[in-house]
Amino acid sequence: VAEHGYVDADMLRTSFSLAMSDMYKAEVPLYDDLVSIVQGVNGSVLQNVKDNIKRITLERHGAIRLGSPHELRTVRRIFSLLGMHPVGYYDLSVAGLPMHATCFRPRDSQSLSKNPFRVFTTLLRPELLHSTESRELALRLLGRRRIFSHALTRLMDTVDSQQGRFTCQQADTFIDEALKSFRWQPVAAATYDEYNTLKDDHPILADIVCFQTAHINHLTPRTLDIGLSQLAMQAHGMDVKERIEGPPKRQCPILLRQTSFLALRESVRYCHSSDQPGQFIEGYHRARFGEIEERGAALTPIGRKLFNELFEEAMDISRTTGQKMDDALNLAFVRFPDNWPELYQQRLVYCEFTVTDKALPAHLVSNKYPQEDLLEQLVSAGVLSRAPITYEDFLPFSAAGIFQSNLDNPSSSAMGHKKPFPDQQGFEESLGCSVLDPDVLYFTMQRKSIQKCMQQLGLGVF
Ligand code: OOG
Ligand code: NI
Repeated sequence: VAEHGYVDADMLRTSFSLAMSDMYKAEVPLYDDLVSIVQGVNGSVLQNVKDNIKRITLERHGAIRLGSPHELRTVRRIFSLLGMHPVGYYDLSVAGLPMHATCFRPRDSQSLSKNPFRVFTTLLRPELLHSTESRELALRLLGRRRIFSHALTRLMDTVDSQQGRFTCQQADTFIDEALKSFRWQPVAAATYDEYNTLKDDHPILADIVCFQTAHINHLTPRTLDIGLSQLAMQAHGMDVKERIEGPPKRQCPILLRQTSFLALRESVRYCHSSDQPGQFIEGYHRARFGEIEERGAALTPIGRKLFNELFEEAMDISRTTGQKMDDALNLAFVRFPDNWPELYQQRLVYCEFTVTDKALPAHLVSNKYPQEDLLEQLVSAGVLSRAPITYEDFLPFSAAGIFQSNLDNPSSSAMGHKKPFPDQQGFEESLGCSVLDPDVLYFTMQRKSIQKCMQQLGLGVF
């Protein structure tokens, strides 16, 4: 487990995600059913033997919603110790939500193959709130709460002084203390009136601001067949969302398809008023839900551009003809190639190469081919095999769809007339560093796999 007495970040991430999964199972029993359903389906999807089933069985993404730059920066410290780094910027204001986000996740193939645990992390943008009363109330409540224990921050300081490495005992304490920040706390950090003021403005605002922790909102297992899993969820009597978000069903899956069951009603005790701390009102809160996802190939900028065009075309078709979005998507996506050779040749998806056990034909040994041609020749000769790189990130459109489908009052907008706009720089200032560009990460994975193959084949440096 530990090298030179220290715990490796990939191991720690796995222990943390398993501990989080156990905690969430106890909090949301339906989650346990969901995981069993997905694992049943994955076990039966036998044609996918090439997938790394160990990785897929462990694979989860979580979602948390934070209120302040300080909370975001502390979460960044926690995740960095687990080998998870901020990747990508997501503007949710386009969907009427006063929030923006990043995804904390491992960044290279090796760590991803061990455990790709990722957490979609949103931050409130108080400046986008339409109501001055809500904004001031939110900032007051956020300024007062402490979602991280002293033991946790002390331990992180110690670990920093050990170059970010943990002893086994420190690792156990870290997991316990860090989990406390994400546990569901049934006693609110706001009065019932305060909660209702914010909730009337927008339910998400109350969810972000009124609790003592950054409770994990959902923990999503990865399915190899989302259609089958959705049927199984319905058969199990779960209140499943009608549509699957994302691209339509295809032979060659791309990006991400997701669906969820509707949010639970959870009991909460609210303080009666700030000057009578001992008195409570029993109420409830509805925010947490179950979600599943099917992941496909990561798209290159060319592929993403085509995807966005077709997605918009589908929305236009659906708007103008009144057709169902799923039918409109099927119509529009006829123009997105659906076989791997074409997807590779048109550079629509990223891929990783590996050397097979087939011998290198003599005519390919000389260096007379330009780089790209040589790769194609090596693949045709069966010397290299090529597989799509899995998409490790999120889709803001789907996120917005999932957010909206889980709100009590989806039509309200806390932003009023405020115009949506992205503010990556503001987000990075809150975070205390810049976010990584997902395209650079995928491109690097592809390039490294090529370099490794060329080295193995003795074909020089690419
Ligand atoms: C996050 C929504 C985004 C996803 O899978 O797209 C997300 C949230 O509800 O806080 O998790
Ligand atoms: Ni999610």
